[in-house]
Amino acid sequence: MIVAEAVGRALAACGAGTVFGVVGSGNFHVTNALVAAGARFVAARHEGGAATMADAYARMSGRPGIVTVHQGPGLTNALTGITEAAKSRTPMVVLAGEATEAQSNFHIDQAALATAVGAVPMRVTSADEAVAQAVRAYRVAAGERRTVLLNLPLDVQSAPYTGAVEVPAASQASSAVAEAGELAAALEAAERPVFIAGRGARHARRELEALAERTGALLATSAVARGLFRGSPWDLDVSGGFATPLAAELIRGADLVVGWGCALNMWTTRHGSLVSPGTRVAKVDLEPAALKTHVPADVGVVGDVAQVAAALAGVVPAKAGYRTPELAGRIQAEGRWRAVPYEDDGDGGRIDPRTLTIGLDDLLPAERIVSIDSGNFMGYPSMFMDVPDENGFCFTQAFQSVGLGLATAVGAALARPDRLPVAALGDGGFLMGVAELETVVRLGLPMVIVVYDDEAYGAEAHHFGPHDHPLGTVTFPPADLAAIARGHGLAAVTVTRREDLADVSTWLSGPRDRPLLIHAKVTRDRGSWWLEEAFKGH
Ligand SMILES: Cc1ncc(C[n+]2csc(CCOP(=O)(O)OP(=O)(O)O)c2C)c(N)n1
Ligand SMILES: [Mg+2]
Repeated sequence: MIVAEAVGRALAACGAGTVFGVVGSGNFHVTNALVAAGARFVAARHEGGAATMADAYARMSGRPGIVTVHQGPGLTNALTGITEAAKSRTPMVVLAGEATEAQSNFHIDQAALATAVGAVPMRVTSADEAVAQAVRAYRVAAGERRTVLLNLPLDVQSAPYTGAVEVPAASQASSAVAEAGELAAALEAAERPVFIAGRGARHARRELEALAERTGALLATSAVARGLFRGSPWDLDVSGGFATPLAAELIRGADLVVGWGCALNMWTTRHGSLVSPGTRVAKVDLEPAALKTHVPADVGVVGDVAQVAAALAGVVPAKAGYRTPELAGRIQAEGRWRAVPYEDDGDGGRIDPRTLTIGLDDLLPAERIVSIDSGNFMGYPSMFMDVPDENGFCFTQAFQSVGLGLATAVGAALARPDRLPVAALGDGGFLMGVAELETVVRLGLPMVIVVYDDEAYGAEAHHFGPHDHPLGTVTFPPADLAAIARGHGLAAVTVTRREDLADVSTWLSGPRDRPLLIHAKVTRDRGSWWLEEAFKGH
């Protein structure tokens, strides 16, 4: 055995089960060792795709994401996806070959690269320490929710490994019960509490619902945690730019907003405007630093959301709080975007993206997992397409990169094979990530890919258009995206009117043995309203 194989075996023994990557000489042996030890290897067509697939897989499965890449360009290609994962605190291990000879074409300072994007650089330095170092990388990723780059120097990889591959049992992290007396008092005093759950609360629905029930709180989430409270009559859906008018009104009406594993950033609070003057703000977060960033907390608790919520439910007195029969009725009647009237601006040649999305929401099975790319279009699927729960929505937007949506959908699909995967993309993001179209077909994923095609980098066109700037750099001639999809072996339909969605029904009632691309030519006269809001932050 060589060191590379020992590392692969050790990681498999830690629990690495699904591995994404592009294989070259520098990660060939470690990847094969993972496969030999029982892991599933998913070949991406671009390392950027591999990193994002692993990130999405980790988010939707709750298991660490594993990526393997070649040294140098294999790693630089993966960097945008690694950055997204690092910013999102996705538990992920990136295994990269490393050319330590300065003369090598592949040589770069890989550790510095990881540090630059917020990932944790580690390295396997010798045969003696290889297994312990691999295990440590996995445990830092899983236990501390970090994205770890484990560099595998080529000379160390090929050294003989004679020891056993024994993985010591992980020590149980001791969980101190947080001091939450001040928050208990704030909840007791609140007449109209609203809970906003973020990424750090995605595991804590039960505890938060119980505490909200006791304190009379209404429930909302950040975009990343969308779906967490689905089914609750007090669910306001997303807080922030995607919030319904009713959700925005009720959050503004709160006298206490509690961010649970949620930093209350500019997106979640519309630049702070959803938190009214005089409203108390509390936050519960594992990271002390999060308590003071963005909208700062008046009351901060450092701790795990589920544990803090469970402890509080035992001590706060029961009250009706914000929950009245009248509000329950309003939430039921007005609590979803679909209930908000709008004027359809379709003209036969182009479909209104709201009409498109509502039509798809009606047609697609409820058991779905929706992944979203970045751009002007992104609010339509995030607002008008419902999801079954927090593992039905995958939002890789911490780095605000265009082009991650398709790979996100692949990773999400593999995490939840029981759900219909839906990728919602702009034309720009689709063409940027198009390398993974072949992966979707090769893996046999029954995916629905919706492309909101405005023949433009719409976000930019709507940003600069109103100021009379020339837009030639951000607009494009029509491209036959359906033909591109068919060329890859997908089924494809072009939609310019609501009636064209009948072709989607036909696909849904068929064998679904090929993925479907919906090339929707969408209206483009106006930018979306949440984008206007977002531009205030640029
Ligand atoms: C990697 C990357 N490049 C550029 C940008 C700047 N940018 C933000 S939105 C956008 C346009 C995306 O176009 P498209 O996918 O067609 O969506 P649309 O805005 O048209 O709905 C661009 C270029 C970015 N966020 N990320
Ligand atoms: Mg576009």
